[in-house]
Amino acid sequence: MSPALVIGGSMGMMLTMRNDPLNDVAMSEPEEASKMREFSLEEVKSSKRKILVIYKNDVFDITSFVNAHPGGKDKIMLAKGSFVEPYWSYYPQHTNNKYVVDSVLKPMKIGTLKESDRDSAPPAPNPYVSDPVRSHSLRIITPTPCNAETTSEGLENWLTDSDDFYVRNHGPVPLASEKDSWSINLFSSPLKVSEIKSLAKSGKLSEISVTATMQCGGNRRGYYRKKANGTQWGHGAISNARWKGVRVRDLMEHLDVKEEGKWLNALSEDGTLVSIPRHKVEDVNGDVILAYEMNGEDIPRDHGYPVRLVVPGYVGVRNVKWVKKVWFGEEVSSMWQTGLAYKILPTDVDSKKVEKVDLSKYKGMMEMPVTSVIRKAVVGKDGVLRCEGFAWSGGGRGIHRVDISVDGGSSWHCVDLKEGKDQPPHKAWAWTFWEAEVDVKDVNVEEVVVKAVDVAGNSQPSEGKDIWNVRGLGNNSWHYKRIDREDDWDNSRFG
Ligand SMILES: Nc1nc2c(c(=O)[nH]1)N[C@H]1C(S)=C(S)[C@@H](COP(=O)(O)O)O[C@H]1N2
Ligand SMILES: [Mo]
Repeated sequence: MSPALVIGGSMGMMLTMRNDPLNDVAMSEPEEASKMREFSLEEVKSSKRKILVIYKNDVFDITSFVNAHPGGKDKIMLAKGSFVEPYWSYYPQHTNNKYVVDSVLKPMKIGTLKESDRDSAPPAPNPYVSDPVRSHSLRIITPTPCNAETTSEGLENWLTDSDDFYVRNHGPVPLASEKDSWSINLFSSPLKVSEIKSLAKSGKLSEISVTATMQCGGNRRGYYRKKANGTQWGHGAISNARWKGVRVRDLMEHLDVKEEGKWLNALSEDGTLVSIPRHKVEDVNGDVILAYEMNGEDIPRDHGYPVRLVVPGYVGVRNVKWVKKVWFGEEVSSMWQTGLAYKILPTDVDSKKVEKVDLSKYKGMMEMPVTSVIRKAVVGKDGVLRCEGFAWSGGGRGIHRVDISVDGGSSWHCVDLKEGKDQPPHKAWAWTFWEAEVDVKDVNVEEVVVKAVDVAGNSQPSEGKDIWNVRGLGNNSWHYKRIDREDDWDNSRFG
């Protein structure tokens, strides 16, 4: 009999004993010592039918437990076939927890590790092990690093729920272990988040709230007909939240900052380094803040806990999360700015030609162009098309008008602007929602298309091909949506 079958046989018994592992483990007895056997590390690693892990050189079969793992199956599966210690170092609640070790783990023991394999160097843990568990309401495009977009349901709320807010990470989410002890090097002065908060709460600095829509430079990249490399976002890499914090310009005044330099640089714990122009920071109407609250609560880890830079009206990437250091410099800082990633190159520059391009000729993206999206389009039994969506423009430029067409752009209907329309026209950091009703009884329509005009008179190009760029940035071409029909099945026919 193969070793796998022996394990399978003995575990079959254990499985019937323990069909609700979380509740029953404490009651079931550990297997008798006589049934225990030795395993080689290789055997633990390559076990296919059973999920085995090692803790303190003992081997455990956790097959029946993974679905009941309070931290989620995904997390526990990271340790499959290896030592749990490196993973538990991220989650100290396991290591010194008698319940976890004695009541949960011990009953799953099936043997020990072969003498010669003991204490072999535990493999490096997956760096994403401590990433937060994401809400099911997000559409995960890549799990590690997490790129997840807001779905149509999430986009229905003018203020996006923090759980629904799109996530765009370039690496693992840093751990901020102790609340508020996070310290930032602000213009060479070390300042704790807790100190910034108490300065604000005591009135020494003014605490402000900014409702700002954030959009990734690559939002709608996936809609370019010609594929551009990068996360294939639909239209959900955009969300709107209420951020609370203190203006960076007020912190500068408080700290009596004398540093020169045209660019404000911000460096994150995860290595992200970006620059924004000094004038945006110094402008009292620029509303650049160090934020510590999102939608009335501590910022969730995915969105920058405990502190992030919020740069309203600027492309997503300039809103640095997990800020560690802020200072002024004469030149833009890193490849995040000087490199290709956030430069809109000419349409004829494809992935081959790009190697020969002098990137220094082009500026990095800051504000974003006006865009609009149809979230929902339904024709009712009454022959009326009801349509809704959002429009937004970078730089605080408010939305002047939104038009929809049911004939592919030959004629246009002006829609009603809703939430967001009363923002100051040149400080409209948040998006504007819109709704429309069009009588389509006499037309056979399948598709509706939208375009918006901002207060500067900018509008959207009809097609993506004219603005395509090798990084797939800034796709603000007209947005098309297929029309749904309300169920017109008439039950009375069977009456
Ligand atoms: N430190 C850090 N800041 C970051 C990022 C990151 O990966 N690390 N991603 C940037 C990008 S590209 C975007 S679009 C926004 C996304 O913010 P969100 O995840 O809160 O939606 O954060 C920006 N700030
Ligand atoms: Mo982004």
